[in-house]
Amino acid sequence: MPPDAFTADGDVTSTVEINSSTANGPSLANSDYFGGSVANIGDLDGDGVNDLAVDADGDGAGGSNRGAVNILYMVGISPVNAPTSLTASVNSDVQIVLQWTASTTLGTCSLISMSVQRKDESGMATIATTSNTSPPYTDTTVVTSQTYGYQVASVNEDGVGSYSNIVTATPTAPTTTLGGCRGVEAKAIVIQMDLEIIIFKECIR
Ligand SMILES: [Ca+2]
Repeated sequence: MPPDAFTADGDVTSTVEINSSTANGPSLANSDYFGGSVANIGDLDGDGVNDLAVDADGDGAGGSNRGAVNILYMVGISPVNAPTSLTASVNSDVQIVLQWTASTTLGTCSLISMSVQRKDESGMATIATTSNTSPPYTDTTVVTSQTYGYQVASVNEDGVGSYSNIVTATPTAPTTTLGGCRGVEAKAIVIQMDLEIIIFKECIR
């Protein structure tokens, strides 16, 4: 349990299961009953983080069901730093694409997800917590001509880290062009109609 796992009001802020797959974790077999009892043994290795003694009374590594006490040197968790160089570009009148440079310091933890916040007339609010931690992130819930502000943060086991710089973008309506192919088609129709009128006149003479 990380040393800051409990907030001042007693709520648990995060939990981490220790098992055979945990980095440097215990080697366990069925019926080892790891965690039957846990003791805080203080900071045994002097790194500033309290360590644990955890029993596994069915552990058979030293002989059938002889049991074992595991000394777990715990590591502290620390906040992830902010992503940088956030940019927002308008992809269409209904899409804004965010790009950023990933956080460089994950602490002793791993990158779990990204928190994306958007500011509109109602203020800044989280619009997504995405497990895809690599850019880009595309916001498809925007409205044309509305200006939006964005910031993103990395999330690790410690929670949401610091937010990036804030950027803004405004989706705009697509430009309608009448001078392109449509204009050419229209001209062709007019010419064809004129020719038909001339031919008709020739016939009635
Ligand atoms: Ca320690």
